[in-house]
Amino acid sequence: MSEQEKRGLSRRGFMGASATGAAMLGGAGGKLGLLGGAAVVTAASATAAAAQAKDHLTPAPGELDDYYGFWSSGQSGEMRILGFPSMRELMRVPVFNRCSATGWGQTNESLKILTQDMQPQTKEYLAAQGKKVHDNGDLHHPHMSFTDGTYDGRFIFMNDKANTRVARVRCDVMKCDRIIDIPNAKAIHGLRPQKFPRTGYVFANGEDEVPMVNDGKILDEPEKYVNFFTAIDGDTMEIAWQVMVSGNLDNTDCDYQGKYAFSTSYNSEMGMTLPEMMEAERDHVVIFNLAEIEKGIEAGDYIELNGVKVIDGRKEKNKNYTRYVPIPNSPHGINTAPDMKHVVVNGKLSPTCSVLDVTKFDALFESDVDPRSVVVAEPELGLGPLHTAFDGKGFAYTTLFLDSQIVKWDMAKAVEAYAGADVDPIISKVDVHYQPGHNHTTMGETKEADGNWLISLNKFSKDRFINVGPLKPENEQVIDISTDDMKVVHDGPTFAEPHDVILVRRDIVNPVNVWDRNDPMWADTRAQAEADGIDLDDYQDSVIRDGNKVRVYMSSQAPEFSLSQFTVKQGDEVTVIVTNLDDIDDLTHGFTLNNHGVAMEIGPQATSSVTFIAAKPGVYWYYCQWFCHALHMEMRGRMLVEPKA
Ligand code: RUQ
Ligand code: CUA
Repeated sequence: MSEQEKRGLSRRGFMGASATGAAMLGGAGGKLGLLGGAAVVTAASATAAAAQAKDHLTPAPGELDDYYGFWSSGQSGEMRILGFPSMRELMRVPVFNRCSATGWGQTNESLKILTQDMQPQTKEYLAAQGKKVHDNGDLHHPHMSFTDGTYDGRFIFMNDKANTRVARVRCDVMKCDRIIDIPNAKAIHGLRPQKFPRTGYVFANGEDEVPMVNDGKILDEPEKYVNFFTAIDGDTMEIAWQVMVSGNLDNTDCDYQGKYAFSTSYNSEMGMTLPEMMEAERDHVVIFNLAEIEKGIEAGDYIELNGVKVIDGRKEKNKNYTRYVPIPNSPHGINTAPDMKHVVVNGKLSPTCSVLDVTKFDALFESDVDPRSVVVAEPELGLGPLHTAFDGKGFAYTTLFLDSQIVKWDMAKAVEAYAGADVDPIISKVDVHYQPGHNHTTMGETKEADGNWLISLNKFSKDRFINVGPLKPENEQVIDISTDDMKVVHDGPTFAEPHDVILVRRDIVNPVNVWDRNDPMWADTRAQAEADGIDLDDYQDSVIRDGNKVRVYMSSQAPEFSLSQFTVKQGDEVTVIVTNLDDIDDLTHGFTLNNHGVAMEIGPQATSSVTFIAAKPGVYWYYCQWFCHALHMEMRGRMLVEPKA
């Protein structure tokens, strides 16, 4: 029998032998069977709930939502802004993707953000593909910066699992201003900002382990594989330090005291195949002691890897940087409760959630106590617990992926039950459609959790919407949690694949309406304009030749570009710089050049620029692609490309 066959057999044996194994099969191969059942049971209750939806959700025309929802978009690579609870999509903010409307990934300003913090290896790799930037990203977890345990409206940080990056969006203009490429780690997954005293650090998990020296010579020597936990300075977006750990890292969170961060590991075995990854009955949570790590860095107890200070926090090193708490097989989400004390670790393959008490962490680092001593509850909630949200009233809401439900449970009762009391922590369960991943409550990951609403981000919509072909939308359901029975009041279809969302009270977020002319976004362009003797703040209509480089400066004021024509030569490298001198709210112009693949957004008082090669002689029209005026169609001009002499 081949090695592969042996593994196949032992895998089947393992699956059949345990309940969680069977559940796992339901999640992979047997999904549709489970889904079919759920549909019949819940159709009636869903119709009743839909009837209530209107009074709950739809603000009267002209009325505003109470919350901002900042949505990830998974493999679409952008961040989305929705009004909540209406679920009206308000904006898409390009981050790791290429955006046809705004020119993100094409304008010089966005290319700078996409490339300035790129690792040299990434640049080399992309150059070999004839590219400057990646066109894709997998954005899972958007989280806002904190001050003193609650959102402060400065930034939203987010990960890219696909290309191992972390990005930041400025909340004043709702544009991405930094993207950093994380060395050493592979596939940044879990990400959370420090809650106290402020952000501070942004913690980012590397999900995929690789050989320490990853030079293409090592594949099957698991002992040489490592994984990295990264702390980024949220103000400078520089990497503060990394910790090398045993096992992989999935999701992460931190305490409200500013002392610890913690991550789940679903592969403590460092297995490379499914059976290997599921071998041990327990995986772990790694707890990171921030003060000890900072001391270690200070004392020089690190190695430098690709320019980053790396602390060795692997299990067998037994240093005071980390502790490993055994948790039932394959934990996934990890969520700190607004009581500022409890942390819920979601079991995934285990039907349990493990509740850790952060006030017991100090003892864990001070003496040789059993790491499991920090576990104060482990309620059995249902099949496939993935993520937990909180209402600030002592209740937790956990998504059950395999049961297609959300379970509401009482944390205090779970603690009592674990200590031996005969109490049932489960309050109620509600069916969702179908198979929820993340959920989130209004302000739920802050100390100001208000318990008004819950949203369930379901991976499948199945038959909830009219059919759009083999690829179906996902389904996000809004749940009223003002009463114990949890009413589903809204279905919201969505495209690939919002994993996570945060729901932020609207008074916390205060974006501007018009850009500041001195915004750093176009600082390089401004410097170039000054060198060219051009005042970017005034009317401009200049064409500047600099060898075979041509810089075309024009301003826009509805419904005209200052230049209705300009001339370049075949083969010139042309940079078009457009400044929008309109300073009225909501008056965005665009610049699209026919048949050149060129388009960009220019917001009120903004400057944007784009560079391309004028490769083909002829007349080419450019036009404003943002409907700005009754004469918007007339807002156009011509570029003449003269043939090479
Ligand atoms: S984590 S559900 Cu990135 Cu759960 Cu997606
Ligand atoms: Cu300017 Cu349309």
